[in-house]
Amino acid sequence: MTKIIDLRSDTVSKPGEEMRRVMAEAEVGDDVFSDDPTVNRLEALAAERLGKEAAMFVPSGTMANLAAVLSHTRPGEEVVLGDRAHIFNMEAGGAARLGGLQMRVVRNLADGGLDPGEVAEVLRKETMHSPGTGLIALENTHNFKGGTAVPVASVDALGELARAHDVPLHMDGARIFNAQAALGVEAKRIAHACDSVSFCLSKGLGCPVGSLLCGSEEFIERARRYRKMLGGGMRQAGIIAAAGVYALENNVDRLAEDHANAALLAEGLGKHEAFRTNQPQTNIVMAEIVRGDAGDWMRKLKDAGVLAVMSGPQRMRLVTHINITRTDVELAVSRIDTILEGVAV
Ligand code: TLP
Repeated sequence: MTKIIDLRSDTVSKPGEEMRRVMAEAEVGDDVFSDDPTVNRLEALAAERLGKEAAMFVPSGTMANLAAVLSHTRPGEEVVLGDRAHIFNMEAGGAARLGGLQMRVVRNLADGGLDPGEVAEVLRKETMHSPGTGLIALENTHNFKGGTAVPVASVDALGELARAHDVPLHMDGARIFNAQAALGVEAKRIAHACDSVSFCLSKGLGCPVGSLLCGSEEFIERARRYRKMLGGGMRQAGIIAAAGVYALENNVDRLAEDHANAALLAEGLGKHEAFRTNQPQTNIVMAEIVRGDAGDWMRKLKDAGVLAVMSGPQRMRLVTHINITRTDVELAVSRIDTILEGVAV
């Protein structure tokens, strides 16, 4: 049987034996009463790793971002964020629907950051006529820009601007530990200028579920109420939090492996004229399809046991993760080579 190499996302990874063991053995309590010792441990560890006073465990990255956005703003305000931001494009418009917020997009730069000058131009105070800026949001690493690690200096510059205008700054750090590995800078330093930062356990860190939102104690207190409102108050959540503790202690340093595998994959794809790939800084390969039809390519890859997703009309996204070995990448590349030998594109 053909081995399926699933590169659709790092979210598809499955927990290994050791992670499942710590989950099965986790000490639990009712987290809505703040009684779950494993959740409390995970939250303390997350806050420490991100250099913030407190953290809150939530089911998903989407809920972490939404709870952050709701906690920072009032309905009718404006959120300034990148045109390729996950919050803007992929979170079902929750900030608009549930927060009554207006999204004001500025261009995402090639490195996933935002130009402080362009952000400064759109910041505004509430008047009789105009909404005021309630929040600025960044993303690091930047998913749709190809897993780019936004440089610390760029985050700091936006932090300075945000502070000068008395506007909070949130970082969607779903893959911040990939940024840590790519930049060689601790996650807490990367997020230093941000008032809040979210990160996911269920992506590169290999957990089945879960994300964290980190910030000041007072901010997290407010966010807990929004989590409850959104239906994210979980009970014996220590079962899943245990996976997070395990991942933060064991799966962070290995992320560089995923990055090396992504580089190998991009090189293998890029040698064909049919594709133009990014040079991945982290675990996301973007391949622009310059010859042939994208849907056709996806079908051929799937038939060969290589799964990817579309990320634009003529762009495929392939993501490496904890369940993908170097041998899997070599196998995927050789299958793609074989497809290309057989087709005139
Ligand atoms: N990203 C998913 C898809 O939604 C595209 C993926 O496969 O990459 N922020 C960023 C930067 C993300 O990439 C994602 C998920 C989220 C937030 C949302 O996380 P979840 O899926 O846990 O709600």
